[in-house]
Amino acid sequence: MFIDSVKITVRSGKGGDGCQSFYRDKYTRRGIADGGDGGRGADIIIIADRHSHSLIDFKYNRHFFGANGAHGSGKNKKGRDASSVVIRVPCGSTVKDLDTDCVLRDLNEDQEQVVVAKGGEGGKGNKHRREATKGEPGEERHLLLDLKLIADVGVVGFPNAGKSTLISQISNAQSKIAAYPFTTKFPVLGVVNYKEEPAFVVADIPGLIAGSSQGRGLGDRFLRHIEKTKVIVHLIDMSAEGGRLPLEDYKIIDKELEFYSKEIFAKPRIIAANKMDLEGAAENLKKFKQAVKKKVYAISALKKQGLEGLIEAIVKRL
Ligand SMILES: Nc1nc2c(ncn2[C@@H]2O[C@H](COP(=O)(O)OP(=O)(O)OP(=O)(O)O)[C@@H](O)[C@H]2O)c(=O)[nH]1
Ligand SMILES: [Mg+2]
Repeated sequence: MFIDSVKITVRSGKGGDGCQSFYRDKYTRRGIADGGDGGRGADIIIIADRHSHSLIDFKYNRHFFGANGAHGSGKNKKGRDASSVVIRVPCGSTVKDLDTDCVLRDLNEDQEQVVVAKGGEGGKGNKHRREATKGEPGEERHLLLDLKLIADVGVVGFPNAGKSTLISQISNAQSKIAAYPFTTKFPVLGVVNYKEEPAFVVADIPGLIAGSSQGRGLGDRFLRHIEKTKVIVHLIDMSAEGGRLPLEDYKIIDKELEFYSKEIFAKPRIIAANKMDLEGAAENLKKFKQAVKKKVYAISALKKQGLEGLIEAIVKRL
């Protein structure tokens, strides 16, 4: 299961109370004030972690409460500060306050962090020669965690176009492949090497169809995961295996991207014609090229043909 949006509740710890205490012995007629300060309550901190890839951990665990600071005690002893509660989220997560509707932080870089609830300060003990005070309360916040995966390249196309096949051939990603539509049900990331060095991260997303931007099929729910990419590869089944026309496919996906967001539509796009190993593909490609008048990379993801040229074109664009 892939989860990219969750609501959580966080509450920081309360500060410990300051202590009211007087030391007295047979030589001291008036007691000496020696009440220690209270400890700080726990902060709640959200940290981006590159080892985390989904918000799935929050499916059952949505409440994060910090411990209270310990109370101060006599003999000038300070109460212990409570340790912070650390919540790890994938890079690309946005933290939003649901009560004020304000975005607290976009956590894009590994280890970037934000304190979402500050622990209460401890109260003062009476050792400061005034009445001991209570610790401050913690704060409670209702937050929305919203994940947009961070990839350099997104691959879009109709179901069955061969997106997952392509990504499994060129990267370390293991995306499910099968001859039926909507095999891929959630986004998968993979790292692609170029000249034996890791060069870019590619995202496989579920197939798009006419009306995806209005919610048909798996809808546009996953398109947000290519919002942060720099280049989009549009993969087309040139064999027309499923009975659709490549040119139609191209135009439909183009429209869906435009409907979904101007930003995605404006990204540099590379067109790749897949399944060139099948009969009729070469002829279809000829007609297709004449119609769109753009550079088209002819490949066969299955037979590993033309993949190097495509990778090189992507690297150049990046
Ligand atoms: N002949 C041939 N078959 C291919 C090629 N690429 C993919 N296929 C086949 O096409 C079918 C669909 O491939 P997938 O990679 O699952 O397609 P997809 O675009 O990820 O599909 P969804 O996840 O449903 O959107 C599978 O049966 C693949 O084996 C190719 O280059 N040549
Ligand atoms: Mg797929």
